[in-house]
Amino acid sequence: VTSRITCPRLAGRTATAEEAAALIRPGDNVGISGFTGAGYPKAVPSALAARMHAAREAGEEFRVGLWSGASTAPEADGVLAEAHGISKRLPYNSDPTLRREINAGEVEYVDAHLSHSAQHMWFGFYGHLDVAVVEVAAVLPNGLLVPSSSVGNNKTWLDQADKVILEVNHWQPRDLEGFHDVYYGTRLPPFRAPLQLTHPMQRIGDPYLRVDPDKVVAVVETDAPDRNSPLSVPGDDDRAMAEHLVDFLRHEVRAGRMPATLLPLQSGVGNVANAVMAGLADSEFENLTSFTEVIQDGLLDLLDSGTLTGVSATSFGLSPTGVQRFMSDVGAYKGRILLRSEEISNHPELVRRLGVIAINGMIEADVYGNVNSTHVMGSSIMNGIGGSGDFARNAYLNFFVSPSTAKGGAISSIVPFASHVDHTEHDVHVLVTEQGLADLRGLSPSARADVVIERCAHPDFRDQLRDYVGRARRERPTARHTPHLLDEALSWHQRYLDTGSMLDTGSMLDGGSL
Ligand code: 0RQ
Repeated sequence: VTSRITCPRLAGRTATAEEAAALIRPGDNVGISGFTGAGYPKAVPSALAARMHAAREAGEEFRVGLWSGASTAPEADGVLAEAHGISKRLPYNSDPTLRREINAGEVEYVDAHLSHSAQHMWFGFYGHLDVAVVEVAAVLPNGLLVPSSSVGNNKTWLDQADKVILEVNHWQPRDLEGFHDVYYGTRLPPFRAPLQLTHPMQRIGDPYLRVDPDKVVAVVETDAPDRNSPLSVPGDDDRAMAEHLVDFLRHEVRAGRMPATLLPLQSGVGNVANAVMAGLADSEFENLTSFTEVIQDGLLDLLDSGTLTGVSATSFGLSPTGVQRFMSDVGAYKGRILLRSEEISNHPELVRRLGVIAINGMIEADVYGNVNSTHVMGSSIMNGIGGSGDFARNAYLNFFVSPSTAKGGAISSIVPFASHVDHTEHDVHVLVTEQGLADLRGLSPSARADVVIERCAHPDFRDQLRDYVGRARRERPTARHTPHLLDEALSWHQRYLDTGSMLDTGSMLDGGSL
């Protein structure tokens, strides 16, 4: 019995990663732990990938359906994608190899709202789960599991899978015990009850994950770090977007639409989110709370400075320096960080009740306020919708942020018509680019177009956008609610594909006459 596996029964099931991977069969559906590069299994996926490579060399097919919490890491999604071993993947991915295979049509990808993925499993929408491979920080004498650096969909995978493989990772702080709140009151409709949570830091569950010991077929010990991607330094555009956004929050407080302590903050992953957190750290705001998915370095800064009183999430997503900071003083964060299952961290009922302020990145928005978070040129998946829909749709106030151009200025992030829509014009409140901020609340589509073009579009593309909307208004006088020229609506994307730029250099623009 090692120090991390103090349950004699489960200590008796210790195995190597190879022995554990041998229990996974071709065609199985496998539910793995992991969310934003935290808490994913570190050893079994590589051992499974080795079997897949061997099968391929022998001319045999060995692929599995792979379900996770969200993105994982090269040692999980990466190795399995390299082995061409994934037939279907859900609900979120950011691995570049797997992205290539999805966009090549080799892997079926089910891009689900993260809060939906667990319940869709219980509803039977995804089929049967054969094996769960879940990383934990420790196994207690009574068989309860101390969760790792993410909770994600682990509760559901452990509950629903026929067989369970545990990875006990010695790298994870043993002191993670007490950081989690796993809700076990879930019922299926029509027997659901209200979630009794009215404050971001309220506990409604248990600190431990449960597993039926009879289902545990292997316990593998590991000692390997999470992905912990380094953060790049926020650039001028990131800081400009953060400033627009923080200023707007001040404006909302002054207008009496929000308390001085704001409302619980949710922010997506990436540089802008971190820059916004840095902007808040430098601001007069205090006693803030956060009800979000991922804890990035920016949130640790706010906790350290005392600006933030607590954060509820489902996962860490720290840089190497962020991890060091957390690891060097784990106890100081206990009680101020709660990790929940993603069905709860992202729950529409809770997001709506708490009045969350949602801040998420986007690929593009159209002049009427439809937002594309997932598809480049309407067809190639980037990552997935993640939690952006869970939060944005139900938020008190939502922001979608992006630089106004991409690919060195060749692409405008503000387009006539979004080439894929994840968040409809009905759901979107505020758009932010480095150019400025468009407050779309209470505006008709046509009024929104003027604000989006003038406040958010890059100056290089403004005349082109004015030209499009102006002609649409004049040429379709009986269709002016949301004026479009259907044969041109996606022509900017086509022009980019044909010429490498959305800039229209060939025609005389009818600029300025909106
Ligand atoms: O590609 O790296 O190849 O150059 O998209 O863009 O500007 O670095 O921004 O990292 O914040 O990502 C929407 C993808 C933005 C992200 C998205 C290209 C750009 C670059 C990344 P390169 P940036 P970000 C909680 C919330 C959905 C999930 C979500 C995302 C790459 O925010 O995945 O919100 N969101 N989850 O060049 C072509 C455009 C483009 C474009 C950007 N208009 N056309 N390419 N790019 N705009 C977290 C979770 O749910 C886990």
